[in-house]
Amino acid sequence: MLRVVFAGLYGVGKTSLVQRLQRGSAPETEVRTTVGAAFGQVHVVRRGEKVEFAHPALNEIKGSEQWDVHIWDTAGQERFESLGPIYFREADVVIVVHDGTPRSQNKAAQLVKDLHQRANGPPLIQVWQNKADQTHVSESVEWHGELKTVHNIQTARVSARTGENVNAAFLDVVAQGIARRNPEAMHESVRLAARDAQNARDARDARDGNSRPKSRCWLW
Ligand SMILES: Nc1nc2c(ncn2[C@@H]2O[C@H](COP(=O)(O)OP(=O)(O)OP(=O)(O)O)[C@@H](O)[C@H]2O)c(=O)[nH]1
Ligand SMILES: [Mg+2]
Repeated sequence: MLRVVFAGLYGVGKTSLVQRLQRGSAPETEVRTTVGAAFGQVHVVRRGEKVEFAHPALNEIKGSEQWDVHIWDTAGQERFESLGPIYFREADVVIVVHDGTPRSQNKAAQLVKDLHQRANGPPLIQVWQNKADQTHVSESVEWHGELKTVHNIQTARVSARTGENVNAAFLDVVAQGIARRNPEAMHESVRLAARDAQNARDARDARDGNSRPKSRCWLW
């Protein structure tokens, strides 16, 4: 199980993003401001370095591994600010969201700073600018660049409304979160995936009567 927390100023679209991840579509009705925090869950399958949303057929592929991703969608309103640390404490990944406005970027910057001071070490942090559908030129190019070069924090521009980049950015950070949690298992699953691929090649060669020397390659 991997714990992912969404944080950021109220109104930047955290709940909309979580709903988009869970349902694959934009919320049908206007979302309400979150009170406290809301819990959601998605399932992903990891095979080698690759992480995808779980699909029954994928679970049957040897060498793949299913992960439950617990998502905490926290409230951005100031009156809930004191609750943040409770959710951050156990988080593997924190996705800090802003929507390009200076106020939301200031809040995001403060969160990044606070997360770096977490008692048990910083979680994996990603900064997303949401509402990419509304802004033609990103207001946060410069800041995002700085996050990357100075703090090694990855960033993304997403839109809960159109879905742009949401799944890709999420799966990317989840893959990193899983790898960070369990680097050995990562190695093991790469090895298993390579072995499966080799077995498939051997089976195909045997079936086709192909007698060429077998290549034993651990990477495919
Ligand atoms: N144009 C546009 N509007 C969005 C997008 N995502 C969310 N919104 C709108 O932004 C408003 C706030 O969205 P929420 O998802 O409630 O924001 P939140 O961050 O969860 O807010 P709190 O729960 O109060 O912290 C809503 O009116 C959404 O419809 C987006 O990608 N594009
Ligand atoms: Mg919300």
